[in-house]
Amino acid sequence: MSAYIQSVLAQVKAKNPAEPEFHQAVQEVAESLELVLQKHPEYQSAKILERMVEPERVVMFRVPWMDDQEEIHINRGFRIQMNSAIGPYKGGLRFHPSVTLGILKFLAFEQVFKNSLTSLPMGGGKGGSDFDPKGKSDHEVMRFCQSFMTELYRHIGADVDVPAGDIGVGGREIGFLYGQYKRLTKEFTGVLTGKGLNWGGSLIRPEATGYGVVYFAEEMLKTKGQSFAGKKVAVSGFGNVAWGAVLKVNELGGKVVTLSGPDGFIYDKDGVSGEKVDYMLELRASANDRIKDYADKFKVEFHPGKRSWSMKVDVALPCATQNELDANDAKELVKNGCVCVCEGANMPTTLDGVKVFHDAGILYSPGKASNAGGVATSGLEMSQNSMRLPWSKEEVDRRLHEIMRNIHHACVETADRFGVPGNYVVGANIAGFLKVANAMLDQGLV
Ligand code: NDP
Ligand code: 2IT
Repeated sequence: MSAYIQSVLAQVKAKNPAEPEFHQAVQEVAESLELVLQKHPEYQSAKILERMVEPERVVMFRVPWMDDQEEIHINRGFRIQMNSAIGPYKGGLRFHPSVTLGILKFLAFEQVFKNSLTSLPMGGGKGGSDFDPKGKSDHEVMRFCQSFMTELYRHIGADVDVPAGDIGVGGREIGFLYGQYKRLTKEFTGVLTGKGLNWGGSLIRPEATGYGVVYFAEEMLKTKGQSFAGKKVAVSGFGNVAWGAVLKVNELGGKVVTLSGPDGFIYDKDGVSGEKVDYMLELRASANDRIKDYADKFKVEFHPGKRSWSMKVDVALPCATQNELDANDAKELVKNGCVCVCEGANMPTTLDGVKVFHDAGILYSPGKASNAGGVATSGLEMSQNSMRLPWSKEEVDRRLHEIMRNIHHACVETADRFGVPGNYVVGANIAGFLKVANAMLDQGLV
């Protein structure tokens, strides 16, 4: 690592103590950028990287709400407006008890590169709360969302910052948030994405992240003359992203044999298909956070307290959360003959885990490239809102597919150009960086 990159990382750690996920995300990008900084010293002299690791703005606020027993709760709300060089801030909201400022900063930082890769005009942001939706009634979730938006509304806007869903935030929450935004501003505008179909949402947005992951993995497999047909696939999580991925793997002739939750994982040797895929939606909506219910209902193996990565599979799609696949899991996958790991979640693989995949020479793609289909389709929702015209399912899916192919091409082409063929991490980081960095140079000292 160059002395320059070392000093940037040291500064990030010193200025942002106790934010290990943010340090991890910055380190992964900074290491990739060495290759570009050697060739283009202008980025270093303009301190582009130092600027990119500092959010343009951070909003942190109190969210008071009352539960059904009339007890008062106080949660913390956040919005990180990371970078607006190429468009309005864009990125999801996460409601999960593990949410901290550092986790949202890592997610916002990743989002900047991801959104750049989509080729759509979107800057990067992320937000959320440490609110735990588990076990809450619809009314409690609504009151929480209304309180959250009562502060957030003054910081966002269709041309300013456009939030969407992430862990714990799906169609129901976006509805409550949108209703409150409208009451406060009197505006019916595309200020959130992932909206309901009757009020400005886009077809395919719910499926988009998972579909995009599988489109991307399909392109990766093609580089080795392979396809999903007949492949065994391990998926982790059972939420929105996992669901979309399972649907598309089935369509392409693969078989998903695992799903996971915080309680462990299930192994379904016959494959997660048909009514079992629909059951994933029920599980997610129940907010019980238990994958064991699937094992009980469909009489399949349940492995308590374990992750999806110990079984023999050809492809792995981590779709749950950050750092859910470490070096030991990676070794296990490689040992069992896995040929492709394509991330649906954001930063699910630890830095050590990534190294295992690279050393083994198997196909590996970072989430910022392979899960960009969700935010890309959010971008398509914004376009439809601006035009006030909805596109058909086929039209949105065609555009999504094309965007994923283009991102794949950009990763492969950039990795080749910088002398590290097949390295999707370097390809994604450099391709994402260049567009944003050049925009920042054009716009002066911003
Ligand atoms: P959901 O809330 O629909 O599902 C999340 C899944 O991950 C659930 O199974 C959840 O179980 C599990 N999970 C969450 N946190 C943890 C944790 N700390 N430990 C173990 N399991 C956990 O979220 P999504 O499917 O939307 O998001 C999944 C991943 O995909 C996240 O990394 C997200 O950032 C990323 N992503 C999402 C996009 C989207 O459009 N929704 C787009 C791109 C990326 P539980 O809640 O019980 O912990
Ligand atoms: O991580 C992500 O890209 C998302 N949660 C989707 C963000 C969006 O604005 O659609």
